[in-house]
Amino acid sequence: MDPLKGRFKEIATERFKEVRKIIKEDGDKVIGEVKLSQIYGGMRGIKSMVWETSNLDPVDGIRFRGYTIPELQKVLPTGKGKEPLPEGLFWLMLTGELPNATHVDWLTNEWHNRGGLPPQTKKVLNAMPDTTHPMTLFSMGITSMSDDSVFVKRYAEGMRKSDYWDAYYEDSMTLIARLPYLAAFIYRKLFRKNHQIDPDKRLDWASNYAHMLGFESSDFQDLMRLYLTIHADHEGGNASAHTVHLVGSTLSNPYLALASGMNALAGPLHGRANQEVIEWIFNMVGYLGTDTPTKDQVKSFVEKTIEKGRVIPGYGHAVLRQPDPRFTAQRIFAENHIQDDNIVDIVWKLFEVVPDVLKGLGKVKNPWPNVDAHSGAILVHYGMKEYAYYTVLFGVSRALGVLAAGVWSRAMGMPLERPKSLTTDWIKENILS
Ligand code: HAX
Repeated sequence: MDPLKGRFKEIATERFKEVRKIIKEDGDKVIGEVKLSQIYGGMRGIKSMVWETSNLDPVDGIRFRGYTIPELQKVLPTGKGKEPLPEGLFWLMLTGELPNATHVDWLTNEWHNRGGLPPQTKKVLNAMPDTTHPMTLFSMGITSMSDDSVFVKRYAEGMRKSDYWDAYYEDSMTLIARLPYLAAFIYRKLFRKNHQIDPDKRLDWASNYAHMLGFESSDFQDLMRLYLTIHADHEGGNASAHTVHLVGSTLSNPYLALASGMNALAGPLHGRANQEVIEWIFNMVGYLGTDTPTKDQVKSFVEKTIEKGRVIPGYGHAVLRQPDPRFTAQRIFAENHIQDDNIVDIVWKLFEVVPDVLKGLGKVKNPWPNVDAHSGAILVHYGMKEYAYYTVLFGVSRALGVLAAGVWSRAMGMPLERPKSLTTDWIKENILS
């Protein structure tokens, strides 16, 4: 058994016993109340599932197994760069333990061994027109690989429920290994005349992805390490994670579960916000006729957007109530690596202007920037100007968290997810009368 799987098995076996005991002895304890406004309001704040890999605090932001992003930047192995290797975060999310350099080297190597794309995936993608949105291709590409699923094969052979996690782990590892290949293939097909680049197996997972995209600078490699780390997980309730969790609970295989989650990530209120932000900034530049607007000009454009009944992309959050630490991490990266970039400066001007405008509306619960407010400007700086692609980068990263959580769900024997829905008539008769 490989070292990561072996360690996971030891930890998960103990946790399984602990969880069974909790359910048996304390299963009737009440964890909260649910208000009608919550069930009409997107289920905000309802405590409804267990997600071991990360937890989101409204003020402190995301903690991966207890570690904030600045802490992760200090404690995770960095390989040849300055930012944490996503391999290390995956190990941490799966085991709850910090990996050492040998662990992440093993994982890099393992993902190289499992990487590549099956022929049917290339055929499916090449059959699609180049006008197809990259997220559509990403979802299709993941789905097209699902017949390789070890989980499906072993399930058909009569696998025991206690072994589900093992097959789920195998698929998750292969899928994560293949995602940079898939994502880079899509980028090169749509935006580089389908001139594909061979992998460089001397590189870590993130920098090999950068290389296959066609970006070779060490700064861009570090950006990818940071980017693929900070987007990896945001507890279980966000739309993409929850979708993967729900679909996985039907024992649909990890490929199909992940593709479903990517379809959720593709929405403008969620992952596509990174595309929307940069499009909106360039609309602003076009409308104002300058890429060095004053704060007053920026404010007037923000107000105009709201007057049109649109949201300000990259601002607001369903849980967070402070600037997103993922925004701050990207801001610090830009401060350290990028000088005199007018688009990056606009992102920072927006940070000075937008919160007060949103506070003035009196209804926005979180007027602060989220993860998507900054990423586009940095990518444009490094020459990745194909905005429609940005959510794919997010998706490659998000796979790490949702698949690690999926392995945990199977190891804990989580049942089919099936909450109760109500009709308004039922509510009137039973709650309001
Ligand atoms: N601009 C303008 N209005 C906003 C707003 C924003 N950025 N954020 C929230 N509001 C509005 C809502 O539309 C809502 O208005 P109505 O009552 O008229 O419908 C009101 O303020 C209350 O909303 P809320 O409770 O503060 O926010 P929600 O939990 O309902 O929604 C969203 C959270 C992220 C969807 C929301 O803030 C938004 O639409 N933001 C812009 C899109 C965006 O950046 N999405 C990415 C979020 C992070 C993420 O998931 N990345 O993947």
